[in-house]
Amino acid sequence: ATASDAEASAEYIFGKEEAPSDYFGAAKGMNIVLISMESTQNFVINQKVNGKKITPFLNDLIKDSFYFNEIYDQTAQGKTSDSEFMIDTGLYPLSSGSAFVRKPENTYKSLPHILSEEDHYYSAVFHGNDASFWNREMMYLSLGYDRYFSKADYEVTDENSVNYGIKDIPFFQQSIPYMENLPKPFYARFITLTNHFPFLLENQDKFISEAETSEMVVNRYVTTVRYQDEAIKTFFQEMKESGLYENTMFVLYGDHYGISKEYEQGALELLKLEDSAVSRMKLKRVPLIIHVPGLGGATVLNMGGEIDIRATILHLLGIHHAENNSFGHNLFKRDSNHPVIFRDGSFIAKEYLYRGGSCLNRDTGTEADVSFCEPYLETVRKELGLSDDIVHGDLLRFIEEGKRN
Ligand code: GP9
Ligand code: MN
Repeated sequence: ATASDAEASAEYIFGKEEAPSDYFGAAKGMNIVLISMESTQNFVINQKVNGKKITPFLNDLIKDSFYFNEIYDQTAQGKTSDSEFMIDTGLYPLSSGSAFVRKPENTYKSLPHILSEEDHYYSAVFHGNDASFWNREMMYLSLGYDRYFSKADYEVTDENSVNYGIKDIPFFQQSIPYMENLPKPFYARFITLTNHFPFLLENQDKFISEAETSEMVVNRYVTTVRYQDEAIKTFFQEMKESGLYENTMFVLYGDHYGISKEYEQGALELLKLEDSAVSRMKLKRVPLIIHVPGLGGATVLNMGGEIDIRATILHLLGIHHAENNSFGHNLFKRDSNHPVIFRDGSFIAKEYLYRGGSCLNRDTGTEADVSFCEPYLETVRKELGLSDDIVHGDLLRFIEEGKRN
């Protein structure tokens, strides 16, 4: 990979026109709080189990938020770290391993860099597990974070932890004083942990009873999602009490699936869906909720993926993303003819979905001739190839260093 490869990539990803919308700049200058909702799939939203809501708080929140209900999980082996990678860099994850682990020394043009240049934002991450998990300690330096709060910054005891570490309610509670002291405006990401496989929870933390499908994993999952919902509710209350709420834009997203393929049958049972390629593709959706106090809300039906979150945030902040090196599109205007690309080369677009070598009608699942999928597959190969060139060749160093010289 060379400087001219860098120019070719740059032309493709810089060349996009910024689609105008009414929301451009609607959150200009606000603090930004991202909540990475561990293993949260979109099917839990507005879904009941035994007559009880799984996400009562989120269900209310989406009424005055932008709720994007067709956003797909595009992560690969890097799981949570892949979602962070896409949101901060607008690049695709690697096909094997995690870019956080394999490519921490690259030059990136990340969200913290852009926000600091454009509007002097301070950037921080809050995470209750070890600092070194997913090599975050190293990678966050490359991504331009000013501060990383991790396990050592929290009071973690046997009583306040479960499974992967400190439970989400004490995690948010203990984070608030740190957040209050951050320089403003800030960009802060909170990585929740409780809703992580195998979805363990003590009885005292169960706000609903388990589901009754044939898969125990799914049955437990609804209880940990419900706990997470309660934690986010307490977090919003604390934000209001601290006076930070009014001037903050909140971006909540599911980082990736929680129910892996082998347990999906249980999710299909819960949702009373037939087992088909179309249903399985639906399970790949993760919720994306953007709450800007005072702005009202709407359900946005445009399809997209996690890679589009960054462009959408920049749009709301009034920052022109076309100049900012990304494969993402502003979700308020995203063209559904542009495929949502998965790391294994499959995709979903307006009329077709492609998986396991088959081209299918995206709504009915009937098989279509592969020639219908071919134009999209060309885009798929192009984007994944360019993104890989950038990450493997560390190509952004040419562009960023060129600017500095
Ligand atoms: C731990 C959390 C979990 O830090 O990010 O990682 P995952 O297994 O979901 O990638
Ligand atoms: Mn995760």
